[in-house]
Amino acid sequence: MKNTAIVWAAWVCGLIVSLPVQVAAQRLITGAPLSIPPILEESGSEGRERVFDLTVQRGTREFATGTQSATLGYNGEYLGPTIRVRRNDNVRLRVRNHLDEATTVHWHGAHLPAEADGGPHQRVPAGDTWEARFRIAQEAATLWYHPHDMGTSAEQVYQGLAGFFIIDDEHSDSLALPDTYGTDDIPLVLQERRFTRDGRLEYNPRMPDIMHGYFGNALLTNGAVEPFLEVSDQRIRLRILNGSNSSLLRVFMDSGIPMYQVATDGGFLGRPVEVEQVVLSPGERAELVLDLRGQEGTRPSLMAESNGGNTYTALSLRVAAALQQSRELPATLVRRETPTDTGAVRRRDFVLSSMGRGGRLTINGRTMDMSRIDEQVKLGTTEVWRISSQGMMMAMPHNFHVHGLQFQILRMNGSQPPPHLRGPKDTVLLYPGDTVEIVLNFENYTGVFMYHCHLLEHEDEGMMGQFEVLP
Ligand SMILES: [Cu+2]
Repeated sequence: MKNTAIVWAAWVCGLIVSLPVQVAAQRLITGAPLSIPPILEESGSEGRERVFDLTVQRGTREFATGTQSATLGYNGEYLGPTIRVRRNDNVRLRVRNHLDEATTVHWHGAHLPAEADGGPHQRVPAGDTWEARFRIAQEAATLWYHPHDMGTSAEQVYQGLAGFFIIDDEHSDSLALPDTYGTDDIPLVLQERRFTRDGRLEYNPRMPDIMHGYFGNALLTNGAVEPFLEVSDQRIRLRILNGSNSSLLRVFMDSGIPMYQVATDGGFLGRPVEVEQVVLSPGERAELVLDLRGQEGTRPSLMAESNGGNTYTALSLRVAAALQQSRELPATLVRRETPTDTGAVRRRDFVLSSMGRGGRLTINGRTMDMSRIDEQVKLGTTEVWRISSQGMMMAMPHNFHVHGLQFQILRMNGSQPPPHLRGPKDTVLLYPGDTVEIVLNFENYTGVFMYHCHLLEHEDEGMMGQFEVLP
């Protein structure tokens, strides 16, 4: 595996010279208390189903004093509540679309029936209601939800449509990890965004933005710039989602606070892995535990550097003068087998390319066609998919997201993945020239699911395909 720091530095430097200088977003409101998304209250239970209601709505938000930005939100003006459920719950998620355009709600990372997935086949027209009903059939994890209609996902997410979807189970209950939501267990959605000179949220992508990334001049953390959080526990857990459209984010602490990654996209790592930084591509999550012992009375910051070249304070911590004792981090988090390819019935290749005709963004030379099934797999089998990123002439990162399941990384450029990537994943980053092999188990559900680049401008340009799980 390439040295992440070197690859990252090359990327950032390469891009800075090619980008227009961004207008500094000086008038944005900073320094408010961190907003914690509320846990969505159940609307009730019908039989053995837990019912939740989401309304997709328009709103406005004052990111800069005196300037209103048009936004979108779930049950509010920007972002959405946290849906929190337990393994084996039966859920009914009712979505009302109060927009004047179609949308969908995709439960990113969830293992579920195809008709509940919320991809482009489950379109919710303006004014309509849609229901997703499924059983939570996977381990504890930090998932999220967002729009996924054809061609409009990027703009709708950009304007604010995103929320956390957290799953708990008996095993996660038993682990000695910080778990008081909003106190020592903090959801953080980081979104690089572009603001106009007068502080209005702007989405106006031109061709270079679509190809290289819609970089910004500010970072929103749970919807605000440079918020702060008062902490009074020795250990805090951060559930970090890169909710940017296309920016990669390198996340780190500005001081030498020990940081341990405990989970990837879809569940725990086998053991905590000490990390100095995590690089998250759009859609990826990482759960980190910070050890604040010795930091009493200080104000360390969580930082995020975008591959567009800007470095932001994502969150200022105000550490109490005396800290409450936290439990020791467990040495083992979960029993996690090393993935192998011995049980795989088939291998497939997926080539991500930005070199095709007219610089099109393609997978295996094709752009998305809703009426075409690109791959057919058999229910109950295991496959190895080899994803590679070509296009050194127009070098740009991509990632690869698979719907309906969690996979494991078998190899990255021929080697075992680094320890912090050995948990369940639904989205994996590829730098130009990279090859990543993943192991997928197609269990429980038949039907049509998507795979795509989760850089949203690439996805909207059609860098997506469909696989059908056949009985
Ligand atoms: Cu891409």
